[in-house]
Amino acid sequence: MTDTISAISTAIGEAGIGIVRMSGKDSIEIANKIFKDEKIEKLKDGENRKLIYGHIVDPEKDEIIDEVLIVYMKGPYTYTREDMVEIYCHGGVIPVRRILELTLKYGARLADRGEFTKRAFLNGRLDLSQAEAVIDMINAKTDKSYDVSLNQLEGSLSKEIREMRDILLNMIAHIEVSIDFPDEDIEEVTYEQLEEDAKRVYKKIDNLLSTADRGRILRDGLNTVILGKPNVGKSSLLNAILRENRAIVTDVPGTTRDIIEEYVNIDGIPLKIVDTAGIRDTEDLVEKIGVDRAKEMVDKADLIIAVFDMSEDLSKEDKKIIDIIQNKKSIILLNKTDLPVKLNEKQIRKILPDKKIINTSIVKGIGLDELINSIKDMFYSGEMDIKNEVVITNVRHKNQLLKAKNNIEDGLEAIKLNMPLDCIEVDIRNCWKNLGEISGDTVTEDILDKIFSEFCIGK
Ligand SMILES: Nc1nc2c(ncn2[C@@H]2O[C@H](COP(=O)(O)OP(=O)(O)OP(=O)(O)O)[C@@H](O)[C@H]2O)c(=O)[nH]1
Ligand SMILES: [Mg+2]
Repeated sequence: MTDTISAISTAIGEAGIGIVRMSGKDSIEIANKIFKDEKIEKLKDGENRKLIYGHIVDPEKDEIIDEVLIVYMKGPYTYTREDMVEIYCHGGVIPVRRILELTLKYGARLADRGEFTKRAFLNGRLDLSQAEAVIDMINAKTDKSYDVSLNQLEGSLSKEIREMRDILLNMIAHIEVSIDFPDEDIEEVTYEQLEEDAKRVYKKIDNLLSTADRGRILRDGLNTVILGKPNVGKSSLLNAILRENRAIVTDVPGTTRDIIEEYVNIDGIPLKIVDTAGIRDTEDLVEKIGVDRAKEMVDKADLIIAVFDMSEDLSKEDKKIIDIIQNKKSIILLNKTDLPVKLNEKQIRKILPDKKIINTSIVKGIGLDELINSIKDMFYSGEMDIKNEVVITNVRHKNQLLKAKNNIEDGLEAIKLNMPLDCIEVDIRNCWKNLGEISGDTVTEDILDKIFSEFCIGK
């Protein structure tokens, strides 16, 4: 962390401006080697946080590279808490790249992915859950998932974790005093008190975990799989939801042969919608693979939209689909209601009494609103007030919470059995440690590397 890093921090492409930024103690010195301004000439310590107009020049050739604005920000009041310089040049691939190359030539090192944020974390400006929120904000696909990340960046999750760890640490302290000074006149820790504290932590962990499913959906989208026999209108449904001709639609059964995945945001609901090959027994090798893939998708689905064709009798393929969806969260579409009806609707309602069933004509746009509303009702009964709620969106956090939950359960068990205090302490300490990995208080280097490698360069 002693060297100075540099990276292009804006997206590479055609744009109004591009930003190259540096962090580290040599930032100002490197900038001064390549920045020229008619009046001021050099960035100075005193010019902290002042935007200066001038040119980036290649000192060797005395050649102007670009007309820029430059700012020097003195640590520790910066993103990384180190000295930083940002150069605002023209957007586009060439100017940012040339300026980056100059900073590297004059002493900076190319930053790794997420290295600015990693430094912010290591220098104590953010905790780990906040650093992770930064990447989630950048990747957010909907307003809601953005709000959750912003909340996390502001420290909502950190606060919850800190509160739990304080309780646990307090328990550990009491236990240790009781073990170390059994004869002294110190109030000994009681099993009742330990149980009460452990239950408080357990409840908090459980509350957080209960948000994880919804959190994952907010972050990755509701994994929605469209299933049905060939030619019922699955791809037509995908296109209707996306409002574009994404999938090929023909009246030939077996048109779709591979999985088609798209993201769409419907009234704030992030949907990852998957069109599949029609389920049937087939000799066609390619189609067969498609059918197998469709079946695989079912296991991962949060919701299945099963489509049936009203203009045909119930076939053996339809029955297979009914079997597949019996125990899955699903919505039934009885499609092609614009054609003469052959399918016995009562029969379907009888076999699938608990499922939501909607009559649709996808070509005529009938029933789509009802479908969307049903999806909304299923997952967002009422409006979610995300802003004031801590939601677990990150799988890593979920896994740490699950471990911590196990620890505290073991602890509670040990307390109930009146086990020796040092046995109980082990569970409490593990719980404290596992929660600490969420905030980054007890995290190892390889976990850090893994987390920050998911970032983009320049962040
Ligand atoms: N009359 C009528 N035709 C429809 C309706 N929905 C879809 N179709 C037609 O049914 C045919 C098949 O539609 P697709 O969307 O390709 O069906 P699919 O389920 O994706 O078919 P595969 O990919 O072969 O499994 C096309 O000719 C569509 O125009 C509907 O509501 N009414
Ligand atoms: Mg299709």
